[in-house]
Amino acid sequence: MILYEKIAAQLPAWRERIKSLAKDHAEVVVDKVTVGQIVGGMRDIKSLLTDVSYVDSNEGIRFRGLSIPEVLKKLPKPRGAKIPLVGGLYYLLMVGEIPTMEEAMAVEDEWDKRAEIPDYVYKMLKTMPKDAHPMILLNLAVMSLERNSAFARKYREGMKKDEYWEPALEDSLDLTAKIPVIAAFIYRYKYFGEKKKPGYNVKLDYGANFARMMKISDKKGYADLSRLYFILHSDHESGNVSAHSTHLVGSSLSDIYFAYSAGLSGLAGPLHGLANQECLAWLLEVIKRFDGVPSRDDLYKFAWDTLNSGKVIPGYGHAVLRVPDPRFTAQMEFAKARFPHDDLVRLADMVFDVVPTVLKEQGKAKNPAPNVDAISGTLQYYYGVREFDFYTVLFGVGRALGVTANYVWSRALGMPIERPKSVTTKMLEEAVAKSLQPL
Ligand code: CMX
Repeated sequence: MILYEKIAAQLPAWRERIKSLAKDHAEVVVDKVTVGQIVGGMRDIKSLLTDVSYVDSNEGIRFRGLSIPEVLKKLPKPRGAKIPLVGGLYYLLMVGEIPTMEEAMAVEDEWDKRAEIPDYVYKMLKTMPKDAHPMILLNLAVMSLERNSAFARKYREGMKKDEYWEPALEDSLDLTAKIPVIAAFIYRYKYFGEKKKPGYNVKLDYGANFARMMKISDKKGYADLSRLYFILHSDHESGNVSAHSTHLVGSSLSDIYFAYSAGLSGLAGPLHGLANQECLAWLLEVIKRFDGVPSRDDLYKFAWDTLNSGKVIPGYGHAVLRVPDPRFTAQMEFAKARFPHDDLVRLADMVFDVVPTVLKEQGKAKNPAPNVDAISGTLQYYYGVREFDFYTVLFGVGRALGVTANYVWSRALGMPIERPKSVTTKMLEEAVAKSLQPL
């Protein structure tokens, strides 16, 4: 398999670099930690290592050094399509190089071989109560697949540390192949009562297959959107909740099924993945209140009402970014190129004009600009995916790509178990008192 070969070829050099850092330069200071950071969610402390992606606060995400516009331009695309193959993105995340069409297709072919879901998974999902959140269904399906983990089996049998990454990659390919099939089943079963297995077609790519399995009528547009959505949501360096929880759990040598399940649980939180459904709900509330797209002034007042009622404006602000999220920009461009007259798109565009001003006037948010969630629900809504609580599942499908690439490399580079140190409140107060003493 091409990913094995490509990663194996790079490993000796990478291992040498990590070894040299750990052995010869371990004492070099990279960052300092302040009291504010300790009581403030460890914001900005440079303490995680990844080469898969990097978020520059003034520029946004780069996947293996490539910006979003570069990724969308340079990765191979299916014939006649505008958005690249997800297989090519996975190759880029795993290998760190832009794939040829053949290399991207090799990943897609690998997914085709692994997309079959065992019957018991479907059966188990069908036993769940109707009101179970789709993220719970996704998480249960992932956990139920854990019994097939090659990593767990090989670990039990006894495997050398140098070999950990191989079954980790095997599991990651299995998991990423199966996730969209499970997600599509959950969608059709939960909201339409369909009990049949999704109709996976090996002739279609990852995104087109997803569009087919979801049974979206405008499959062509939705295939493009699916590819775009999964690519944009794949990775956002290592500190966000889903990536970090996956990494943390994986560091104990839990296999990727356990680790990704932890990531999904984090993604289900309203300040993380759930924000996209909240954002769309907010936009629809505006439309309902004003019986259509409001005037700029009405929107300005509505945004202030939201803040004054103690709520956040979903889709705006970011822990790291200080500019509009390029993932927002890419999706807005997609919408404007295809359905610029859609009410929600027009509204989302007006919100982009008004809300940053409101947040600046309020003066609390460090970044008044839109994040990825300010538009992603709007696009799904346009294509008829209007079940809001499903949106986080879509995020989860995309996020699987990034967290598995990180998991494989963490095992390949022998990353140790994570174990940061705690302090008590008293210790912090003592540190503060000491710093206030005259010299
Ligand atoms: N609306 C209102 N207030 C906001 C705000 C927003 N969109 N964004 C930040 N603020 C407030 C914070 O609540 C915080 O207030 P307090 O001091 O009263 O607690 C203050 O501004 C400072 O926050 P910050 O340092 O700018 O932002 P954080 O790093 O603490 O939080 C985030 C980042 C995304 C959770 C926050 O901006 C937010 O809640 N946004 C709305 C929800 C959202 O869109 N989440 C999606 C995140 C995208 C992702 O998961 O990738």
